[in-house]
Amino acid sequence: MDRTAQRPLRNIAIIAHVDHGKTTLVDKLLQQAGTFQAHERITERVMDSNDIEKERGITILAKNTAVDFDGVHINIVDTPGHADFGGEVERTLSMVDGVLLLVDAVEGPMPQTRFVTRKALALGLKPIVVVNKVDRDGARAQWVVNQTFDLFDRLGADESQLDFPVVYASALQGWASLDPASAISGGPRGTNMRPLFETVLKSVPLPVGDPTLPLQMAVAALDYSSYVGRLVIGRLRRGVIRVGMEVAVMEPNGATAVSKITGVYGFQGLNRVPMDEAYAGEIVQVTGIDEVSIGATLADKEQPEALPVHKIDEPTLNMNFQVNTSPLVGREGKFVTSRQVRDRLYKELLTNVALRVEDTAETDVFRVSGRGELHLTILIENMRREGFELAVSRPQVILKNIDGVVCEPFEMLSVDVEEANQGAAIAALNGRRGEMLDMSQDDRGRVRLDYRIPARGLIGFQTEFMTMTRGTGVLSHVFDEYAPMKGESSDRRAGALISGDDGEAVAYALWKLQERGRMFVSPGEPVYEGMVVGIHTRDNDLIINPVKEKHLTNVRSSGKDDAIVLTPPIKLTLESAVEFIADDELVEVTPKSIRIRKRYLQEHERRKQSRTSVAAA
Ligand SMILES: Nc1nc2c(ncn2[C@@H]2O[C@H](COP(=O)(O)OP(=O)(O)OP(=O)(O)O)[C@@H](O)[C@H]2O)c(=O)[nH]1
Ligand SMILES: [Mg+2]
Repeated sequence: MDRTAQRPLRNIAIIAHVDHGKTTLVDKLLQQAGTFQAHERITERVMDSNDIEKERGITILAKNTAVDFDGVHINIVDTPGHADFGGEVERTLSMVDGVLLLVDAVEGPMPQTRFVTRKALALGLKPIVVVNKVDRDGARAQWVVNQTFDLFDRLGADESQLDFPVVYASALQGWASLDPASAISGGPRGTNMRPLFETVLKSVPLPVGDPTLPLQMAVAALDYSSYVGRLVIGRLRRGVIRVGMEVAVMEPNGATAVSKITGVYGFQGLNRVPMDEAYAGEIVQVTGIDEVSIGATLADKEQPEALPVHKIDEPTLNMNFQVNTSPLVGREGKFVTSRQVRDRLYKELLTNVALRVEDTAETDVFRVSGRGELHLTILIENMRREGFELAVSRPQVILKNIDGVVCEPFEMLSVDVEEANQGAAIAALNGRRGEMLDMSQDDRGRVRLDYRIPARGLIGFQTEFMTMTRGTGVLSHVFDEYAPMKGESSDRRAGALISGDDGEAVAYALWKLQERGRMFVSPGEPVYEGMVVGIHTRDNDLIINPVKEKHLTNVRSSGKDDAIVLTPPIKLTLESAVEFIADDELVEVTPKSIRIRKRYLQEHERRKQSRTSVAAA
């Protein structure tokens, strides 16, 4: 008998393009299902619980929660919308039986909408389309529904998938409605989330799975709690899992071990609810298994059978992570050795499903591959917060040889700019070998351009685009496919201003050098020979001396001197530095500092190196 779960249950994921309102919607579902106690203070976007998520206002890791509505337990997984964390969405979808596909009522389907929809449809899921943010000025719900229908159709949706339910919502205001009129300004707005809950109960199938068969649970996520230790999260495909039971832990690489389950917990709001046992269909977290990777199967000890490993898209970009060899090494970080960096990177593989790490011929250099610049820089950011120092190289796309043809990753790109910036954006994207697919104008002076473009052409584009549009442009892209390589793209940048000396930057020297370009350093900051301290106004590199004191006078080096008015330096962030560097440069990352340096610190080494590479070419 294929019994369904032991209690009324639904498992859903919330998927969408970045910022279309997933986490905000979860807030309201939690609040309205009465998950919070009266005394609990609820923060905005409560599921974005880690520091970097809070600081940036984006979701990075998929996270589970659950609510009870009309006697039905609904497990909900909030997923990230940024394309670089698409691996998180992929691993999440294998856990659920239904998805809420949110689409912004103004923007409509965006590149990542396409990606998550494609993944959901391929798994046979039938999305519920939630047109969110209908409270926004310029909301055009009907257009959004039509666009979404076309998207489903192009992605090969079957009849039943094309017949998707539509819910109109304002996650921000906390209501949903089935009435299209509610999405029109001045129309009858909804009052709460009940229509959305009811649609979930009606349209999402009950989880199936036979609790009488031998246990199978795929590990879909790992978490850690200082109270109970390592938590293994997944959905039970078959069987029962109980406290005290011994299970086979079957790794994707074939290794198998036996562990004893010490705790079984269900999700309830932001809490863990202890259970004695859980049945097929449930999403649970268990303790007692310390060493395990995502994709492993927890199986019956006597009849261990592994679940197929859900294959996810390969990385498209890599960077070298290497030991920090700058003269300033070890001043700020606790972990600086090759072994420490290596161990940390390999540990990351347990949970970061879309990441790859390889050793290289050099013992101090590791090649780390991911799904985009942000995927890799968030890892670096986490490492520096943990006390690591390291140096990283310019990102490079991963090429593939397909049937004897060298192929490179292509991305689907949408940019949304003010009309005035349209020309500049088009020129830049042409230079980067983009191919325009579509262009549309709205009645508020903005233009949307859709491109297919080599991922290579997008490296370093974010900063250029932000400058070009003075921060008013919106840009998003997502991996599309590997295809034969295109020609060179133009991404020449200005030359570097390189320090020729070790010491502290001096106000007077910086002041004298101002006409040469923009600085990255302020007076008093340590600099070293070979460090890139600024951007040259021309395209060649130039060695300068930012530590030279002025002779004969009593100028203080504080920058407060009347005669010395310094232009404020450009503040380097990890992302801007990674985008900026050239192939012969590295970003030095420590818990407190981001610096750019030449790979070879001394000029004679750099000369020797460029001679060898010219000779080799
Ligand atoms: N006007 C309006 N704004 C909304 C609505 N829902 C969300 N927002 C806003 O949209 C922004 C993004 O919301 P999030 O909930 O973080 O979006 P998200 O989809 O979780 O974003 P990622 O997880 O990073 O992909 C926030 O500023 C929200 O306040 C809505 O219904 N109406
Ligand atoms: Mg979110």
